[in-house]
Amino acid sequence: MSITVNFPAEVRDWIAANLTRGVAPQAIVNEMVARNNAVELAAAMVEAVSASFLYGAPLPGERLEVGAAPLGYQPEPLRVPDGPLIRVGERKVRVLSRLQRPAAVHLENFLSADECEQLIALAQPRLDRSTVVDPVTGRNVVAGHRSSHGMFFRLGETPLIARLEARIAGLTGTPVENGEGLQMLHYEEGAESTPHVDYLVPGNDANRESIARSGQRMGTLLMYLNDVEGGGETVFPQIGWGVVPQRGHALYFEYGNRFGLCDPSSLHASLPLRGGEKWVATKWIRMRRFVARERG
Ligand code: PD2
Ligand code: ZN
Repeated sequence: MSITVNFPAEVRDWIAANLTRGVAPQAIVNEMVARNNAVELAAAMVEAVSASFLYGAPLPGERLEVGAAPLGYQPEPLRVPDGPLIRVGERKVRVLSRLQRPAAVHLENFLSADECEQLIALAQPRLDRSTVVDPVTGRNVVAGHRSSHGMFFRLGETPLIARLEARIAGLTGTPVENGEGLQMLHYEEGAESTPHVDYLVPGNDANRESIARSGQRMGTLLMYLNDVEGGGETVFPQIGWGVVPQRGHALYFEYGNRFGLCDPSSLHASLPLRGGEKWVATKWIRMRRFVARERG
């Protein structure tokens, strides 16, 4: 049996701020109990906000159902066509493997060697230290967890970018305009990206506003632009799987379902590079047309 209680926005936001700062859920419950809240109520409130963070779902509203069935991610089949060969425009792309959870497909010749080289040449002079959104302030900061350099292309910035974006749209069955600008990443020896999910967690204003403008991220396409000497695998620690970067290969994984929840098993990382360099192009795909934040 469940009961519905009032969940004041300021209590919810206080819990969210503590979770974002890395305070353990149990410590937040203890603090609420110390402030004369019933333990069941405190636990339900902390659980509801934690679930939003885990599944990238909107924060709970002013009414909370205590005792309701817990949220869970229901996997949906990948939107990519079946079969060993996928035809996208003029290109026949070979499928190396498919995974159920997270829903993923590993592709062989998504890009030609020439396309890989052109992307690298275009990006090289524009590289900057990679940034991420600080979970507390919502600002772009140079992140310790992503020790690569990067840059973004604008949508359709060059004929090559436009052609690749059309190919990505064909593969994923999503409109070109749902894609964020293509991100280029360059890792040098020792560089890595520590475990993270690509969907936006609603813990700061920047993420909440971004989700309101464009919907949640639902999928990521990683395109590997060179062969690496060692390390640099894209790994999924929840399921113990890793993809070795090879020139022209791509990895597409989806994590957003139609209920607006995201799949925590899509947690992934790039292992430290052991020598040489690694080039990757990333396309993040939204539920709706991507509208960038206005600069100001
Ligand atoms: O370069 C990678 O393998 C990698 C790993 C995790 C890239 C990203 N995440 C990303 O661009 O989101
Ligand atoms: Zn990522």
